[in-house]
Formats: sequence, structure tokens, C-alpha cells
Amino acid sequence: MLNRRGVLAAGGIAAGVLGVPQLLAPAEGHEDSTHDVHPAAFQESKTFTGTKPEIVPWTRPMPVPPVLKPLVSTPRQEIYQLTIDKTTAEILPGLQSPVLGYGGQFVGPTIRAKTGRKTLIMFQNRLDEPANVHLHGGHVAPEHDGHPRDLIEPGRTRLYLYPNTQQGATLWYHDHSHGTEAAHTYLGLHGAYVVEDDSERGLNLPTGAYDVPILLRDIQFDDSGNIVVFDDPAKRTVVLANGVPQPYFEVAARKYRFRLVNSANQRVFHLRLAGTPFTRIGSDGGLLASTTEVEEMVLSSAERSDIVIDFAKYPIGTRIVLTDSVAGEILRFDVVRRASDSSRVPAVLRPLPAMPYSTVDREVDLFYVFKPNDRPDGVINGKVFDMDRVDFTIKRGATETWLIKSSDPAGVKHNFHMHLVQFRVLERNGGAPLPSDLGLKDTIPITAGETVKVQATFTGHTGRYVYHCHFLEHSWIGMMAQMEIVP
Ligand SMILES: [Cu+2]
Repeated sequence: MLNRRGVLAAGGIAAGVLGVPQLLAPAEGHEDSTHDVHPAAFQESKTFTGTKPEIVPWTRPMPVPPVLKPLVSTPRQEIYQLTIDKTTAEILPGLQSPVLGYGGQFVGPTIRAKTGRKTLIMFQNRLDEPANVHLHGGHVAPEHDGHPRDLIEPGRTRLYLYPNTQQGATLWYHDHSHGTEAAHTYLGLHGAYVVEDDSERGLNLPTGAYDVPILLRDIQFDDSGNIVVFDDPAKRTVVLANGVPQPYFEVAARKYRFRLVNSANQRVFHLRLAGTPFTRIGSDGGLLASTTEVEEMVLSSAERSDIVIDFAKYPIGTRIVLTDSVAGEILRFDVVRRASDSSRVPAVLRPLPAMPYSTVDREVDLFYVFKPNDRPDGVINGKVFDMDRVDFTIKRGATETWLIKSSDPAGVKHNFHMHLVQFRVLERNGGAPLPSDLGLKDTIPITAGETVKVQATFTGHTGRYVYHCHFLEHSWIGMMAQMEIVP
């Protein structure tokens, strides 16, 4: 069912022992004894044999992924070409690690789309195994959604059409190929996709060079500096900001909009900013109704948060460090120069769409099923993902309330991502939503014992889409299900 071949097939990339139970998190007393892939096969692909270079904090700048240039640009559509490559990246200083990358870049180029103008991207798969592309948070037709069954075979190309009929938002694109999505995304197939929206111009938020995506993720290296693909996620202790560990980012003393994306396979960031609150303006699906201050920003895998930091309040020479409760210091902003600034951060941003009356209630339960002498299954409502099974049939246009819960016996953290729609969190554990639940959402964290009530309206497209835990090693072992939107 699950294809492990792909884990290997990232050729030339070292991986650790396929300790799947550790990978899946803390299952006390669970013994792992079976592997579909012999660990020796991983060891053979190790590239580096010396000593892992030391990361010296704040010695390298944070790169800003370049914006992809269209081949054709008209007011109605833009056409792009992008490869899916094996490549290398200097993640540890002085070592070129074998990775995967869109356009040959470890953090893929940023695609800047516009509400009301189509984006067409011809992806060419230059890997030795199937891959595909999912626009996370995108409202797209099923054949362009990167459904796990829709693969781009090696050497082939596939055209993806993104209609951009949704409001401005920070989305991202990553691999979603069946059985290999976790390895591919971890090894580098991820990039930002920003939907710009002319209707937001009047707000006068920071733009241009002052609007910067920051993709945060983690990675594990062995003692020689080889990337470890599948081991205990707690060992993914190296946190990257746009592909570099502990970089600095030089800023002018003015306002910046940062689009934070948690692109880690399975991690919940708890971010803080040098004792000052974050000024939060956007979530997964676009702007919040109003600007919100938060002391700590919780961001689980695949969630996004747009923030504004006004560096004008700091003297030149000030250094402001972004920290995570587990990883510690991950990124430093260095205020290096003065700059004029006519941008603003309005208190009121954009009203959220009205919520229609919900007519259908559903329940979704994410958990593990542990088995003796085997890896656990990830299940939703007791079932392992089956591409040929439709779990929920939904009438197009319907508004539904889903109770998302996790009765996980091992107390494992999960999260939940629904394709096609942006939903709203109505309640968490019977009470008010968390600050991180505000606005339009497509992904939320869900810890064992929690219940989260969300509401979604399934407008537009018909067809089959998946919903799943976005801890990608969890969806990889089955914690995914399928809905079909019918006319
Ligand atoms: Cu999970």
C-alpha cells in the first residue's frame, strides 16, 4: 500500500534507520522490528564521512527565495515553468548536501500570483521517481490539486492551473505524491506561493522588498553532516529560516510584513520575538478581520501567519531574535539603516466572509492503531487511507460543521488539513478558539483529547479531495481520507 521505494529513491541522500515508531512519536514501550526497506540500503548512500561542520549562529544572511519570473504575463494569466530536481544546498557551512528542490533551489522560488489572474505552471519532474505538486491552501480544481494518485512520472511534465479566485493569502506548494510526500517535502520540495490582492491596496501594508516570506522548518544531520530522512523527529534539531540555520537578516528601521510558513514535516513552533508581541495580520487563508497582538505564536506544520514588525522603534544596531520554545534562537533581525516608510498597519483589516447556516454535522477522529511487531497505522475514523474509497460525500455549495478530534491512545500530537476550502474554527474544546485559530484556516493543530469544531462551505469545484494530518509522516502511514464534492 505505502510505497517505501521512494524514500530510498532520493538517490545520493543519506537517511537514518527507518525507525518508523520513533518517527511517529512517543509510543511508550512500542518495539519496532519490521522494515520494508533494509537500513543498510540507506547507509550506502551516505556522501559525507568527515565531521559535521559546526553551525556558528548569525554568520550567514537569511536568503529571500527569488520570485519566479513568468514566461508569459498578461492581465488574465501568467505562465511559468518549473523543474523538480535533485540538487544540492549549503545548509551546513561548507557542505553541499544532496537535496531535492523546485527549480534546483532548496527553498523553491516564490510564486507571486494575483487574485483574479490565473497562474499556469508547467512542472517537469527530473527525479527518478514520481512526484507531484499540491498548492496548499489553494482553491483549485481536483485535477490540479496534486491528489496523491495524480503523479508526474519521471521525465514527464504536467501543467497545473491555479485560478486564484480566492482573496490574497500566503499559500505554499509542496510534494503530495502517494507514499513519498513526506520524504520529498522533507528533502526540499517546498516553496512559498503568495496571492496578492489589489483590493488590499488601500490598507497600505508593507510591500515589495518589505514583504518577505520566511519558511521555517527543521532537519536532522548525522555526525558526518549527512541529512537523516527518517528517524525520531525530536532529533530534527536544526531549524532553518529560508534554508539556513540561525541566519541574520538585515532590515531597515521601518515596517516589514513577514509571511511565516511552517514547512516542517512535523513540528509545532512556539515563537516569541525578543519580549515584544507579534503584530499579526493574516492567517492561512488571508488577512484577519483585525490586527491582533500575540505574545507567543503557535504554528503547527503547514500553518501560516502574516505579521508586521515595525523596526522603526529600535535604534540602528539593535538585534532582535526570534526564538522557539524548543529550538531556542532561530533567526536574528539586525536593524542596520534608516528608511522612509509610508506603510501602515490598520487596526481593521478585512471583514471575514459571512458564515452561512450549516446543514451537515460530521466527525473526524485522528489516531494511531498500534500493532505488535509492526509499525502503527495512522487512521481517520478507524480507517487507513484508501484512494479508491470515498469517506465523505459532500453536496457542492453545502456548509458543514466538522468536529475534529483526536482520541490517540499514545497522546500524540496531530494536526488537520482540509484541501479545497478555507474553514473557520468555531470552538476549541467547547470554548473559544485559540488566537492561532483565528481567521480563515486550512490547517489546525489537534492534540490527543482535544476537540475542535470547524465550519466550511464547499463552493466551486466538484470532485475528490483529501483531508489529512499534516504531520507528513502521519499521513504517509495512512492518516488521510477522501471527500467527494458532488453536484
Ligand atoms: Cu498526525
